[in-house]
Amino acid sequence: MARLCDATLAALPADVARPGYDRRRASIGVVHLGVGSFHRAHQAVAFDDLLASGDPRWGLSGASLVRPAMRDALAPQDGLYALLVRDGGGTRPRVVGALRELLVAPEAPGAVVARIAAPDTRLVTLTITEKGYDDDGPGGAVALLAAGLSARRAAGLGGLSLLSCDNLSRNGARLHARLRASARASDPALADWIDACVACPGTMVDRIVPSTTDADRAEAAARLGVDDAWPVAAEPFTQWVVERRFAGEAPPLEAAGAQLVDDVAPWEAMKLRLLNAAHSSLAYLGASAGLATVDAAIAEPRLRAFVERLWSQAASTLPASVRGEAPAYGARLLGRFANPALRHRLLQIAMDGSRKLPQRLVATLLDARRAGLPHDAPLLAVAAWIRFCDGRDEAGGGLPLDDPLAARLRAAAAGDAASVARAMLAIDEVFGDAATDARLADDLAAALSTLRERGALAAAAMHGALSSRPSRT
Ligand code: CS2
Repeated sequence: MARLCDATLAALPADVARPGYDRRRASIGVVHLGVGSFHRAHQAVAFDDLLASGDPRWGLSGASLVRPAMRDALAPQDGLYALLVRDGGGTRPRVVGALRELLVAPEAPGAVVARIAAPDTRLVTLTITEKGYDDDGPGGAVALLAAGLSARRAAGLGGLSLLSCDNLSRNGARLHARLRASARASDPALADWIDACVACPGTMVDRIVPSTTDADRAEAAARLGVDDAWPVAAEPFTQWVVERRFAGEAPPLEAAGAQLVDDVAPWEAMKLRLLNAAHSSLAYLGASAGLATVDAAIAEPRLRAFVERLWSQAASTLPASVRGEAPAYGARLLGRFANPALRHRLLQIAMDGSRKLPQRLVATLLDARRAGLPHDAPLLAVAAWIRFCDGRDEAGGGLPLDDPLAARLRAAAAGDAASVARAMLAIDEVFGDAATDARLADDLAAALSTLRERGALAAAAMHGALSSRPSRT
């Protein structure tokens, strides 16, 4: 079968949406660091829409920071790939044309730096995962950005807007702080220039994008009539909220479907504490109980009731400006989670828990405890993660612990509930200053014992019976 590429684009079946613009005229205005499935189903689609609206400045250069696999898959396809938008009504294929160039930082860091420093570059977007912000060593995103910005400064070019699109609270501020610290260490004048010329608006990004499977590849080939080495499947819903503070001219992101706001923090808190918190809870409780996907987990009545309780407890910790929206947000999420066509694997979500838990569940748990509000649901969800770290499901099968702290977590997760709770709470990266909450170790140990004795589904169903004792320590 022929391969998807510019030359085969015109012959695609009529029901496959495709770039309605001349790709050769699209210049590269955006550099993306971390070109994975989420980016290709989210920001790249927004820039594809912008290109289709007749503004040719928004082509993408996509850089991989670790492996060459994406370049190897998409370079022979001229950067084209199929987005398979799925729900109960079927699959709607769309070929996305915004990716004009694919780079591989470990092979040619200079090419990435040069692209950041190119005069036409207006924006850098990043999806480097939660753990990407820990790494400011050579070849990491922060080092590439610092080198690119230094070259821009030397060439007398303007600064840039850098958009972190990872699920972290204060993602823009975090990126800015890392970048500044790295520049300060090597070139204090560059750090000052970054303060003056570089903007890191916070963003909230949302679209559920399961990792690509061979079944997705087969479906893309069947629908397109050509092979696509790396299509991407996603739900119909997509949302991008961006703070309105850019370096220089604001990019027309509203025309690309984004919402521009003064402060993204309430949006970010709502998404992390409702959507992502429920995802992680379903992942750890569901995987222990032997379930495989989000739709299977949310169809289990005890888990669904648990998630609704989690949402109501988390909603009380949200900023007042969005608290009232939580019920409608949750109702919509139930529909998104139930999407029968996505087959979003719980083990995909379970990865990197030590980097995801703080902003998804630990923050809610600690805020609720400090305020004396009910919090048995986030408590049980954190205990479910701890249980997951011991590497066995309830039937004795193995569960993979894919986490930068895997060795420490596995060691801390073994033993009686009280000592496991204490050892886990001592992991600063996850729990921060929670050790000052004297009763938390006891409450976590109790929740962990319930999980071990009764199993995840029964524990989830024990409404409030675990510990929702207010604690003001
Ligand atoms: C998920 C997210 O894998 C995970 O941790 O919770 O990727 C989630 O699907 C997205 O944030 C949805 O926008």
